[in-house]
Amino acid sequence: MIRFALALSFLAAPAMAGGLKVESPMVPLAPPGVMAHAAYFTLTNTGDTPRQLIGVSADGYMMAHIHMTEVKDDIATMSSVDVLEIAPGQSVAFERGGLHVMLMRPSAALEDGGTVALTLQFANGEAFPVEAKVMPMMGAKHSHGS
Ligand SMILES: [Cu+2]
Repeated sequence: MIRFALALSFLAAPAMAGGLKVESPMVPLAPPGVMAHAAYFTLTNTGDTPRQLIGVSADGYMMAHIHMTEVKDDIATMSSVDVLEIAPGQSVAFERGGLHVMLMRPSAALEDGGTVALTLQFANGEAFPVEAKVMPMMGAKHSHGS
């Protein structure tokens, strides 16, 4: 019983390294032909020094950027985020309608249950790998951003 519980908690453990934690990484399933996807997750600085996220790359995409969506008067606009500072203990949510990783020009269509390998790049030179799961997004009307 104890052994089972330990094994289970190991499997469910979020990715963690160097004072960083990523939870629930996902890419909403989009129909074939859509040339931009998004990735969402929660990034937490569990260390005791500020971290600066300065970029992201994704296997199978020509480009990946950190974007922020802002909605004003029902119009959504996206802007690039060059540096995202995360204070010790702070969690930053990448989510629909806000901060997100934008994935552009996929080399293949998304498959439900597949994964997208992301690498988060930090100002201190650290590269943090994230496996995002491809799954349908509940209640999504649009594939990205809005
Ligand atoms: Cu975007």
